[in-house]
Amino acid sequence: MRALISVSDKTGIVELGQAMHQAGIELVSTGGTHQVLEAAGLPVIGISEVTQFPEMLDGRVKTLHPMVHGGLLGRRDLESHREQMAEQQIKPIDFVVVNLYPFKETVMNEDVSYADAIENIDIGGPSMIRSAAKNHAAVTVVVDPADYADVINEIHLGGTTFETRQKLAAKAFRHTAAYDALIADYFLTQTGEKFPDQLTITLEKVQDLRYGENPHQEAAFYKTPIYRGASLASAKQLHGKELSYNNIQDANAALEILDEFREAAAVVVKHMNPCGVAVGPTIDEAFRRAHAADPVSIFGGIVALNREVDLATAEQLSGIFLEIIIAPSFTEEAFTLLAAKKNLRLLELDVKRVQAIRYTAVAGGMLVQDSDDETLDDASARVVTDRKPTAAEWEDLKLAWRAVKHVKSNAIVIAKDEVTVGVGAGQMNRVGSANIAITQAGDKAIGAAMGSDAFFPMGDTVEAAAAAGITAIIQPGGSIRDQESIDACNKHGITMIFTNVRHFKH
Ligand code: 93A
Repeated sequence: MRALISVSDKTGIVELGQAMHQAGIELVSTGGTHQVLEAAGLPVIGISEVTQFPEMLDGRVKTLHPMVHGGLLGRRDLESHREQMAEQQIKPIDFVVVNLYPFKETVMNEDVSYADAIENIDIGGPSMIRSAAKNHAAVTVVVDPADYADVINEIHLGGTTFETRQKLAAKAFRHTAAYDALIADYFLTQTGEKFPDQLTITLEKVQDLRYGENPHQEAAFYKTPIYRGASLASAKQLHGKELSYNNIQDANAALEILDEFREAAAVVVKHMNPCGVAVGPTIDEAFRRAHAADPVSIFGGIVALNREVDLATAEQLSGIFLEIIIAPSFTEEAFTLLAAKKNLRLLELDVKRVQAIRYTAVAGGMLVQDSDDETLDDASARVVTDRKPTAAEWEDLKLAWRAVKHVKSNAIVIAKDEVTVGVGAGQMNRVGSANIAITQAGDKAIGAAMGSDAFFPMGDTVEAAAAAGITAIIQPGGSIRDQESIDACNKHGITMIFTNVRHFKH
């Protein structure tokens, strides 16, 4: 029996080599791996001895040779194959232990050079893995050091089983497919193509989840390996139960809203919609406002903060039943106080993110789009009414606009004194969402600002706003009946801004 060992990550390789050697398996190896095995006192045949060809072109051609691939691909059950192999003096290779040039680690480095990335594309390794995996009837292919122990066990028992070889082959093809997909992804970043005719995405499992959106649905969490922005996949959980599927979705929604703000801000999310968004001079004040925005809906909610949680904030938070608190950090006292709650999940995550392409599953496929990064540009927004907003109204208009972008359409948000006081989400007509937001705001709607994610198709929403005491409105504009809404605003002394940008979120 023969094993070909060629690994970039040398973890555990000596132990595997020793076990193989003790079982009478001959070891064949490439440059660096050969050195490691030999230094451990193992007899190793150099690859050039097998190929009768030097490793050349700076290692680009080491194992790409019929002596290797013939030994891997030849069928042991066919006499004609055995004869041809014998004729060419090709010895069968029964084990391939390969892990690849670290392409991912190389391109994760922010100042990687193009030449370095290219040099880290492994060609010989995937070729051997694929040859071995195709011939798993006879050949055992091992691509992950985590599998060495099992393979050693089976070698001790007399050899690997077909079932093991088949599983390892499946893993091997996943491995090379993911490796190539990552290379293809990297090239897209170089060519600037966004929507190529074939999209390959590599996703790595973060964890299995206890269940999905409901207990009868199975689920797992995957991440894109080269994403550099803030993500639940990289959040550090300091305390509490494991995150659930719904927790991850909601926490992600909270992060995306929080990313709108650079000043101290607090966001409370329930079922993917914000029920309180506030800014403030300090984080404890921002949270006090976000909590007061809707003290009912916050129950069982998710809170995301963009400043360190101090004791004053923690004291407020600890009085409420919450699922998760996310913040860039917690002071020791704050952590001690909050960690007294057994089930409360505390996550450390800095929210500064890099915007990414968005994928939405549809039956049999996926929709892919840019993320909605459009921010309110004061210059392009324009006042369309007789009355201009006051400075205070402007602040509330901006807050309403930043929040409404993250509310399920049809979305209406009412903001007053740097906090949302009414949120109407997901209704099938706009005035329905407006009525929900207005009802929730109650007296606080008087003198408040209203934001709408899309234009008003008619004047009815302005009439409802006016009746509630709203004095400022921000919306994209663009309806053929805009004039109806403008006239209604002028009639009631409301100021209205058109942003020319729509923020549907379906
Ligand atoms: O440059 S390659 O694409 N050409 C090859 O022929 C080849 N054979 C093995 N890369 C090749 N390998 C890779 O070398 C393996 O996949 C492994 O990652 C690495 C091990 O090299 P060394 O044993 O010299 O450390």
